[in-house]
Amino acid sequence: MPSLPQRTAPSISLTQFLIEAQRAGHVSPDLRLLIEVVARACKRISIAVGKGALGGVLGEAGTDGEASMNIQGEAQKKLDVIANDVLMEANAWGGHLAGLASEEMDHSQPIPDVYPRGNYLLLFDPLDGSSNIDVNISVGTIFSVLRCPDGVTTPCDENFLQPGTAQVCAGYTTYGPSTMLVLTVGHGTHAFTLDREIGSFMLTTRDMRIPGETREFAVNMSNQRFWEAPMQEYVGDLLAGSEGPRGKDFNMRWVASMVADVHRILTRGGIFSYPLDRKCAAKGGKLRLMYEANPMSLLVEQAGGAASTGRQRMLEVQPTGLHQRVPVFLGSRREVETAVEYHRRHDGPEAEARSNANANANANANANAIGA
Ligand code: FDP
Repeated sequence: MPSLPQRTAPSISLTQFLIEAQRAGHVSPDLRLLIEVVARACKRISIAVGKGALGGVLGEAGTDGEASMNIQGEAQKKLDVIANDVLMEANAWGGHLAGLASEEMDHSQPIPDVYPRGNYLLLFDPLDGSSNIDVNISVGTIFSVLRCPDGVTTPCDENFLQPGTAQVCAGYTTYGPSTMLVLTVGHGTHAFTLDREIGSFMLTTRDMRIPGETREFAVNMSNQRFWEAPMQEYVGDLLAGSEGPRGKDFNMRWVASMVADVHRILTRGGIFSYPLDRKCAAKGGKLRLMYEANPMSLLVEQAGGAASTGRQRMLEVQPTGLHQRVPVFLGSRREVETAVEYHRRHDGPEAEARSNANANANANANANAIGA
């Protein structure tokens, strides 16, 4: 007897997914529309990135041989500026936001008076991993959404200084061989792939899960001699492999594009680390808390992983500045806990007691501090 044709699961677009999330009470109508606007802007950035040299978008921004610099003192690429403009323009008039903050801008900006203002704050790194742009390696956009505090109609930088647990949505888009959007609204982490023919993001992985154990780590090894003692010891033991205390061999991967490295970890596990080192210690670390560490940490936790500064759960860091930097350890839960353990042992019994108390408090706290 001929077998019946296999029924494949119906494809779900981002729009359908968000409407279902709204019906389930996971997102408000305004948050749903805000995510749609961000996704549309990311499609435009994807087109600009994809044109590469043909679009005249490679290389550094600036005129007359003068490189243009961002607030971080880094030379801006043309695509950094384009991506920032696309996100700013797309989000200014939608009516869902009270204000925006970008890694590329000195200060946050309230939505101009000519447009209606909503209740959310959007933070983004328009093009992360931009040192990879000119060599055709994956880059990405990272974003985070917070609620505008009650009673604030014209938000300023201070209103954005909320811990990562306050995020109502976080996500990134990776512009690689395919363009993907990875999103959480506090109910799992889900991946969508851009169907370039129909121009829609389609759900390709519901509920990504990071394996708890791993044999893969991501770190810029060239910084080894600048690291703190616990990091030296931790990575030393990873490198010792099956002959060392860890008793197993580890592999290393480092794309140097956080979005690409985190995407690999969400897909197959691993630990990503940009630790404190002597070069970045004065600034607090290399990666930015509000635009990189917090959104990635929420995505990773929602996929069953863990994220830490090495000494504190990332999402509980109380921000003190919009462009604040932090050390980062995130990925497979048990591996992140092991890296934290090296720091705890090094910092001594008092720090260990403090950290145990925090861990107990965290375990009792509601792990899901998010809502529509
Ligand atoms: P980039 O400076 O190219 O934007 O956010 C900064 C970042 O890239 C991350 O995406 C990446 O993980 C890291 O810096 C790369 O740092 P190294 O150059 O030290 O490898």
